[in-house]
Amino acid sequence: MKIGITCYPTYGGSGVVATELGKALALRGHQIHFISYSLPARLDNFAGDVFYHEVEMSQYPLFDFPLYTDSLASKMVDVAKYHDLDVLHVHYAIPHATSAFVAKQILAPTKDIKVITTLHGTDVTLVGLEPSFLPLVKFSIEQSDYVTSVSRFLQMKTYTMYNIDKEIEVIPNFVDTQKFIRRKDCQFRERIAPNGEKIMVHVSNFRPVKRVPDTIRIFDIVRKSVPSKLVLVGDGPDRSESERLTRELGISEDVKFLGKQTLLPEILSASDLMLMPSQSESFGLSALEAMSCSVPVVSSSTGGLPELVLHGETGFIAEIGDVNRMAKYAIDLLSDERKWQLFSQNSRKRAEDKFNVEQIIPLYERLYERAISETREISVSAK
Ligand code: GMT
Repeated sequence: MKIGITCYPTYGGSGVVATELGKALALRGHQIHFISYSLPARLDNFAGDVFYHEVEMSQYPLFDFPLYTDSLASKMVDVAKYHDLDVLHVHYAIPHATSAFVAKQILAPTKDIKVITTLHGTDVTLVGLEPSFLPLVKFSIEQSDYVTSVSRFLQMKTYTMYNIDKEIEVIPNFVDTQKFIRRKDCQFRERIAPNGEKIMVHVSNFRPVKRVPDTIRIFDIVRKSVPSKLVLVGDGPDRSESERLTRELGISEDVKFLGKQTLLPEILSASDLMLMPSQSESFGLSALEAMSCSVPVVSSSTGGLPELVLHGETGFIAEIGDVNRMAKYAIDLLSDERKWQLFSQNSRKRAEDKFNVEQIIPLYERLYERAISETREISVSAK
């Protein structure tokens, strides 16, 4: 099949899922065309039947604001037409589903391209609810040929918040369990924790919704009972505030802000516990990647996290903001080696059994096949 994929190319979870999906599909013999404003972060170092089409933005004095939705729609039309795409699969509804709708209408006289929209989280639970976006988001979701969401939580939220009259299929996020596998003899561990301290890790885009200061407060409690270090991966608006809090608490020596990193499996392999105290999380891809590296997770009980983190088996969940309880759970796990081993094995097993790339990609393939089988024949004269 020939699939066009549009996503945000930066470090957000939706871009990661879209890119990993495209790469996995290419390895299974499909032709993949990424359409975005910059090369998706995880697409470098990959060679296969994968093309990248950059959306060109025209600068004109009259345009006070960039017209990305329009430029993206035009690029979609161009790529769909000249590369004969079967499907446009857009990740994150705003504005991608809108651009895809426009592209579909432009192409309609000559080509019945199918549009699939995958909802990831804040496109539905936060940004999409703003009054200036809501009607357009609802319309664009309903106009998609098929809609998927990454968790049952997000599916239900979309139905209730937007009163959507359309079937939403849940296709959970996935992980390459061969790539995200715990490595032994990790040098990174020795550098971060030379005296055998435990390592806690947090991976996010440091937006307020991730509650990074809670992560630091949890760590501050844990380190008083368990000799430990905290490693923070990623960057974003709350990084400076988080660094300031670390200085204020006098724990800078034990907290490493690594910024954006690409060698996540190495970092996760060195870690004993992931902390994810988010305010809102439709799935929690970073938690899944940690679990695949045999790292248990202590998280908040928000959104789709309980669908991933099994309380008392692969980690623990607690109310949003309950840093004392999360710290208690972390101390419990980090100071009981047998329990940690069991949770670590359970985490790996859950990633392998339920969220393995090999199991999830065929679900998308079947969806594409279903959509393509419904393609309307367009007579030659119409072309
Ligand atoms: O919050 C992020 O990390 C970015 C955001 C995105 O769309 O790029 O992530 C959302 O999609 C991820 C991939 O499906 C999910 O794992 C995240 O849970 C979700 N984030 C939120 O719901 C806050």
